[in-house]
Amino acid sequence: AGVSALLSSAAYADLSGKVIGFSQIGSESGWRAAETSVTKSEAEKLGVDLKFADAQQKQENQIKAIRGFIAQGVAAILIAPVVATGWEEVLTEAKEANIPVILLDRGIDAPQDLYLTSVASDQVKEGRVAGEWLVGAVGDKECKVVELQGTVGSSPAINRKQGFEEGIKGHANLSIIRSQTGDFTRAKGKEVMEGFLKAEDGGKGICAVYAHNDDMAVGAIQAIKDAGLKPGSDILVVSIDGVPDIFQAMVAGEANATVELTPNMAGPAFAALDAYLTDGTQPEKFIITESKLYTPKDDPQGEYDRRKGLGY
Ligand code: GZL
Repeated sequence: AGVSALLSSAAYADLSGKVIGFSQIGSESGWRAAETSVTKSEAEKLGVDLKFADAQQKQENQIKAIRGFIAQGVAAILIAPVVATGWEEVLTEAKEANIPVILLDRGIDAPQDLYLTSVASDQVKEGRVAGEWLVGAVGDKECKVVELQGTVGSSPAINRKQGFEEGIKGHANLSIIRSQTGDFTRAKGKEVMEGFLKAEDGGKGICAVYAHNDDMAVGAIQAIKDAGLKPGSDILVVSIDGVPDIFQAMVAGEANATVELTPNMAGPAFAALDAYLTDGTQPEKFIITESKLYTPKDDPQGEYDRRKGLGY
């Protein structure tokens, strides 16, 4: 019995007591806040001592935090990388210190041996699903679209733009007439949408707004209302994340579609890390989380209720 117990315990060494650093981007959106709270509760469940660093959306703050984790000799580092470039030097330092790195929710342009795995959604697919929904919604009617992009240089902004263009390709009645970053925030989304409305004769020429996240869409909804137009009907609203407030907007008839992004990237990350630290198991390099389209036909009130209290 002793030997098998020894073997089985070796196979299931857990993460309890391990010190793990988490370099989080910031709290720019409801989704980001939910990811932070879900990560903290997953860590607590596992007995992980999570060292949390909020970078206020600045890459230099993330790099500083990562260097701090390396100096501290943490067991592993989680990073949600604000932009896709500029990570090779600091990730090489982590590799040389033998500290495994796991990327959460955004990707980077760097050699794949610099991180253990990357847990994220298929962001191109998210954009494509949004584009395909709009194609279905407008039929062969002309539809001029304005686009609120995410943070410049971030993998979701690059991928969701590409995916949406793929989704509307071949439908000449749809065109993106203006596209600008709202940096994934409500305030900026509202401000940029105000500019689009002014530039387009008070919004008369705009058929839809595609926002790379729900927070910018919620900001845009306010701007559309301030301009005396009806979001959800005069101007269709399609976005990504699936935060409670977009479901609330659907209940009010002010939003038309969202592609859900799970805030639980940490669960798969901790599982991969546990297996790796226990017996060197190499995880898939890319762990892709599910994306799901929701429209007002999908019980938005129920979806709102299900998400309240998850830390959004
Ligand atoms: C996408 C994630 C994005 C969310 C935004 O995976 O990085 O960052 O869609 C957040 O809400 O700002």
